[in-house]
Amino acid sequence: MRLIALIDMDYFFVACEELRHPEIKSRPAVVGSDPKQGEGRGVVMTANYAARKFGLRSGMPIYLAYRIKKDAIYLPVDFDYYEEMSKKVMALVKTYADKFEQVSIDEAFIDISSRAKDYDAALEQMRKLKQEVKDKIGLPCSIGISTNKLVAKMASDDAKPDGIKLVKEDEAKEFLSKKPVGDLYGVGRKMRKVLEDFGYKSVGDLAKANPVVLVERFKSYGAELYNYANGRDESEVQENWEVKSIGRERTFERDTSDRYEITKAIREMSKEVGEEMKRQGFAFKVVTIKLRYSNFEENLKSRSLTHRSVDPEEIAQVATQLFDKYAETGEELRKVGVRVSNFAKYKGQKRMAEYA
Ligand code: TTP
Ligand code: MG
Repeated sequence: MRLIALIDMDYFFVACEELRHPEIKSRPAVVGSDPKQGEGRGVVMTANYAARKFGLRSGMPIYLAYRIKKDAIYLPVDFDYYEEMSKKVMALVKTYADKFEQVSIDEAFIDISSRAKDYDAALEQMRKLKQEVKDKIGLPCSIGISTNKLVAKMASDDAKPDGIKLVKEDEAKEFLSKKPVGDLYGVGRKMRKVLEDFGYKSVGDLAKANPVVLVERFKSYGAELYNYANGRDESEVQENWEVKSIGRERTFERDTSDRYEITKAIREMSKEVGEEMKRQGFAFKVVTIKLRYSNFEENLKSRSLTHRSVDPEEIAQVATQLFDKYAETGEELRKVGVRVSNFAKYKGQKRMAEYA
């Protein structure tokens, strides 16, 4: 039997801040852009549970958070510190794994099939891991355990905060069926709406759908949805202990179409990315820029080099070329981002955490 666990840190960025500022514990706290007395741009990266009680959430515009809860503690983002904590956590998690796959700064799948002979053993090992993360690093996490990645991931969502949940193979379908369709792994906000409009409100509705109809409507994604809804996921935990990408992004004080201002931001970010890349001993092949316009439309443009490069100058060069080639003249930008990666094709969920 395969046994897979997903470890996801609880309210990660703020939890890291609580660790070095214990006085904010139990008070509503947020990590994100500067709220500037309600005039700030940008978003909440994450909020602790005390803040979530008031409705503050990841991705919420920071000014809105500020309007809801002025007296919450607003902290700036310190990626280097969160990355350092992440490394510590992941190093520990790895010691419990046959196979280890980090999927974001605070989340990893591990395959524990050969170490845990049954469900009880898996539970016991994961309890130990969780305790060790708390004792040695001081951070809370939640762990989902099941026989595949999909169900392990959904179980960990259920276990939050600070919990462990095991879903056995023969419980998976029932476990998933009651969840709203938007909770299914791989279903984003837009897709949720589309599925709901088709009458698939719960994961169970989708599981009972005719797969032929789903494939007609959604092509190969339809087949994937159908399998997921039925708790089926054959994908393996992929050992990939390397940095996938490094990026930065910046929201302008005021939307701008000024080429000088924009390329200046691109150059600055390229420099930061280059430094980070050097620190991590990482070479890139692909440069991506992200352009977000005033109307919130977003555009990602990439160029792949023919070689792997470690030259920070080259990042700025390629990023600026991409901007000149693809930015629509005169269109005002709200935000711009630069990212390097060593994958010609980057597969996986895009998250701000990997981009920010
Ligand atoms: P998540 O694991 O999604 O969120 P979380 O750890 O803050 O909260 P939870 O207890 O629900 O797991 O993301 C991990 C970190 O990544 C989070 O602390 C902040 C960052 N992040 C972003 O930068 N942008 C985002 O949109 C999200 C969701 C998270
Ligand atoms: Mg998390």
